[in-house]
Amino acid sequence: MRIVFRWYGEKFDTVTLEQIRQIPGVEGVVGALFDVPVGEVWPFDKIMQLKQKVEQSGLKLEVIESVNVHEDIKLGLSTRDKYIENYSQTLINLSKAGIKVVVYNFMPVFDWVRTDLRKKLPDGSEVMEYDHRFIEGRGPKELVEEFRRGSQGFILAGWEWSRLEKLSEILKMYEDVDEERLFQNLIYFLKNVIPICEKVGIKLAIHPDDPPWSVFGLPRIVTCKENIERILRAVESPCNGITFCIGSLGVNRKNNLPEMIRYFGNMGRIHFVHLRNVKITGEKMFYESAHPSFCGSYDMFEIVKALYDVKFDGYMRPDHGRTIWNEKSIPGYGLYDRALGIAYILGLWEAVNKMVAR
Ligand code: DNO
Repeated sequence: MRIVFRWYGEKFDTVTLEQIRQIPGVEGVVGALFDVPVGEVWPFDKIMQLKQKVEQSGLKLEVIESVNVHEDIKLGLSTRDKYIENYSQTLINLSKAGIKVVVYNFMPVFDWVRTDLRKKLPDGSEVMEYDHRFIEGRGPKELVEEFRRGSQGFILAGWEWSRLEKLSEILKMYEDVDEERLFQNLIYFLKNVIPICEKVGIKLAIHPDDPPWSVFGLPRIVTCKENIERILRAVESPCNGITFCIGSLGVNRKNNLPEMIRYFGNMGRIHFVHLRNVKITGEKMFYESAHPSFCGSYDMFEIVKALYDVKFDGYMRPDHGRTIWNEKSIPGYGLYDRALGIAYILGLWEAVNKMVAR
């Protein structure tokens, strides 16, 4: 397992590369070009600037999260081919810069969804929460407002305000896109880009839908074992893989995380892992807790053990952390709690490793 840490770049992140480098076990960062609009080609020189910056601090840049997919591709519009061409060129440029894994998602309109970005727990820490009653009781516009307010001016991955200004228009376009149509549009995209990935040596890793159910009636398809398997089987290639995000998949209790890790891990299709714990507080209700098992609803030992058993040697990053110790940071992406998460995961890994060797 190779540990990496998400970094939003000098312009947007409050955490520095020097700080990241001092977390035990971290060998690199996961980055992106946040100022290239979705759908445009990522210029090679800009990628190289980011890479060189990261390397100067002694860290590596081998994983990109994310190259977002233009809405026209998800909608299956006739303009999609132009955007697929741009996407392919971005992949070629990334490969020239030595990038090995590229994350993307296929969620219509919204990326990850929470209904409170700064919920205060009794101990004073702030966490991100999801409560489906908000979705049922309010509209998409209110959700965007909630994100804007909760962001406190920080960047939020996948939440591009300029794109979301045309919210009603985009939502209208999805009216006749159901799950099957969305799935077919994903396969069309994969059939075009996977051959490029094979040629240039990049592994694509689709991120599950977060949360793994429909919001505001929009279709969501990367939600469970059966659907993921269907996506992987539709384009059989080692380059067509997944980001196994336990925080996303596990909030549906029907998803057996250790079993899914064993299944997709043995297929060699898990290219990236996101580890975080969540506390499930009711039906379609949860908040993102600290990483240790006793803080949330997951058995983190069993999850790490499954990764160990499938000899997972891909990339892993701690996922959203709480905001603690008065840190001012991007919601979910402060330094302290994610660093605590890494120390904990390393402890679990060492324990499993030594017990197996006994
Ligand atoms: C939020 C992240 C997501 C994730 C994308 C992957 O913090 O988990 O934005 O990176 O959905 O494409």
